[in-house]
Amino acid sequence: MEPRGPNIPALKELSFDKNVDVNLFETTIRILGGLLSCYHLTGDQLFLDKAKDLGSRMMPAFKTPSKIPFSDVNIGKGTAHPPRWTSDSTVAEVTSIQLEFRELSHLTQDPQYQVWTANHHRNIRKVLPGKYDGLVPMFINTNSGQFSHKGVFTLGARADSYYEYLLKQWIQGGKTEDELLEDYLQAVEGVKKHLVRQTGPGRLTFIGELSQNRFNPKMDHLVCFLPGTLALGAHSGLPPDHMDLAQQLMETCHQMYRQMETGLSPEIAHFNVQGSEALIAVLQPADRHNLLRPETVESLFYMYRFTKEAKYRDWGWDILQSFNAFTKVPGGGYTSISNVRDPANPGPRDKMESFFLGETLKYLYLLFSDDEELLSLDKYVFNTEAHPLPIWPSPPK
Ligand code: DMJ
Repeated sequence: MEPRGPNIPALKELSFDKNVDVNLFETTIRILGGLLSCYHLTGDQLFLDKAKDLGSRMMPAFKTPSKIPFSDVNIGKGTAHPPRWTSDSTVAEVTSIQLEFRELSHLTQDPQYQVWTANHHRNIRKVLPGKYDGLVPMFINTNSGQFSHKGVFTLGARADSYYEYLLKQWIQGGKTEDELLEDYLQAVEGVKKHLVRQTGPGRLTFIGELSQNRFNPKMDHLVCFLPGTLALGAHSGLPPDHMDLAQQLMETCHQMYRQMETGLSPEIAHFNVQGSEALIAVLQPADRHNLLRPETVESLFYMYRFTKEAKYRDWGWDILQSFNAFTKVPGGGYTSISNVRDPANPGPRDKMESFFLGETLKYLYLLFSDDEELLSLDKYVFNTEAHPLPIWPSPPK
């Protein structure tokens, strides 16, 4: 693509010099990741300059006693703080910003952005109390650097992308950082040992949660990133049984859509482990919404790229049809809905999350594209907001 030069008016006007608190994780994966991706796809220096400006403004978040970053940072004032109600940060948030900051250092040759990431990872590694066969709790304290709320393990909200970024950093770095690989492999074994179960009647494989050693057959839609991540690992030379699990989980995520009256997955599914009724047994009213999330179509994209099995495209097509039928807004755009079980009244919420455009539609587009080289998975690694970043060349041996 031809570099366009710094003549895009909106970007000239884009200023981060604002007295505003932003969430470190969301701003990193959505905005910093997006700017870095735009820089690579266009070659336009302006995007890198903006990325550098934003990255520098977020650095105060890392000035904590433990170096575990605060969740919120004021990008105008240069101050940072945890959420009002706690001094904890969310594990997924503090461990899913490395792809972006490492890339920023790589591009600018300024180590300050990534210096903390290696230490940070080492800190997370050595926080053994609370880690369980590679699985991590959902919270970490910014003062002590220790996990808090121990004994609760999920691959869903607040932990999901910790696992995703172990693998993706290893891939980004040219598969040279053994600690990352070890932690990822250990985590997959922990998942298999403690969280994988099957439903009674249909033998669907799903990932549940563990709370103080009690298993809960509950799976967030967020967990549907896992088939894609496992498949990416298998494609990158990791054990083939990762792909077997990916295929089984992909079927389950598909069923989470197919078994609902609207053809759209609920935010949270509860699985029937023993009975002979429906596979997805109970849907609590509070779990029945759909936020137009990307994880299932993201995994379908990976599965199709690696296997070329037409069924993955068909499943993605069905999901798109359901989005069109139940979430499309006549005046333009799409909306989250409140009840995936009621096609007559799905309860439009008049709200479209930015990840619908950034991720869901992008992954659907890539799923249906026949161009293998379009953002090749051997050249790019996607951050957790679907922004592609280049895989670095391996250093000579
Ligand atoms: C996105 O912001 C990212 O994919 C994140 O990792 C999880 N939540 C949303 C999409 O569901």
